[in-house]
Amino acid sequence: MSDLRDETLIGFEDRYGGRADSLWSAPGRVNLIGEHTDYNEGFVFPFAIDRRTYAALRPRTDGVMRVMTSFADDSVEVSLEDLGPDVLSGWSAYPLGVAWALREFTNGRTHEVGFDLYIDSDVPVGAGLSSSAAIESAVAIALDDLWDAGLDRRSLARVGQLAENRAVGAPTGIMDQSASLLGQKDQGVFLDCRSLDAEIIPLGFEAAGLALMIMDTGVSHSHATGGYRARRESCEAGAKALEVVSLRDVSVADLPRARDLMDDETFRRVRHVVTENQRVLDTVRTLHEQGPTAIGDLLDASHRSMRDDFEISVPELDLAVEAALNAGAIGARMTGGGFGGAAIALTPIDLVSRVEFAVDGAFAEHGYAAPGTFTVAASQGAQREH
Ligand code: GAF
Repeated sequence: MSDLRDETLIGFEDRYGGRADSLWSAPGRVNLIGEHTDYNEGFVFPFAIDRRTYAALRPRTDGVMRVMTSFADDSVEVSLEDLGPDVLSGWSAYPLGVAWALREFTNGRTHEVGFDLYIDSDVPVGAGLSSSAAIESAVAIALDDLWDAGLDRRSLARVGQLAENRAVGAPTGIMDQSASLLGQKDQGVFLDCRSLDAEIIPLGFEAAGLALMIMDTGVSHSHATGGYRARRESCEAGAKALEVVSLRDVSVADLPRARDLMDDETFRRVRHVVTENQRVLDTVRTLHEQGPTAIGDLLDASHRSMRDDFEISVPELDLAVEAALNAGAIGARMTGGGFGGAAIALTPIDLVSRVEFAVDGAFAEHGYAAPGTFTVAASQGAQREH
């Protein structure tokens, strides 16, 4: 048993007294490529990482849901009767939002019972590695079992998204929950966000002598407010101007025509999404035909598009990307929603220390706080542990 599994079970006993009935886990995710394409019904290519959230659970007979976690001191209690997206706030909106969303999704056709829930996690918070989807996905599979909901993984991803949209208030897409629920060891999840068809594709990093580095800038971000929402609105405005349902329906060949139909800023937002969709398709094809050493340029182009057209990067992310590339990474880009969080660098294994040293040095030179640098491996999606 890994330490964190044990710690979660012990944490449950400490908080509630007595043992948990079951233990569930779900990973955070890294997005290899395909940013801000999910809510435009486009393509994404993330993978589940070897950092997980654990959820220990025991049913209650009094209709009360009680949640506690290792990362906050408070205990939050809500009765099944009072459960609604607007009564939830703070960290507990993630697990309890899932309870509400599961009920919504199944029209209450579940055998709802209360529970005690304890959560522990080693997914870094605020790093753009989707610690929130890890909580949602672990709780979604736990409650699906406890309440006999019988939902498949794609539906559970939508439950997690609904919780995030309504209970947390972040207008996010379906990518993160899908990666956390559908991920498999050493594989990427190539997801069509319109049909929700997912193809599981071998990444082959290790066999090619590559490691996927995370460079966490420590710049915090929130998708419930500000820039993320504004970008989503720009995409909707662009789709409206082009008279399409979503930007998924726009191809690179349509871009010259699009330029005349909207203001420059909206056009650049549209251009990012349209070219990023194409880059996801190109990455999947290149991976298949030539292997991972050939995808570096696509990762770099993705970063430039987010920096210049979508304008969701920050100087720390740009610096991490530039320093990693100069030190020998074969491709690098910011990952996740942007405005902070982490960048990734696909790096020859024997150059990992050099890249880390270079990024640390560049941050020190600019007077930025030291970044958190580590490697991740593609890992198994949400599962029952015990
Ligand atoms: C965040 C969101 F949660 C995702 O849905 C996705 O839009 C991503 O930002 C950007 O690609 O992680």
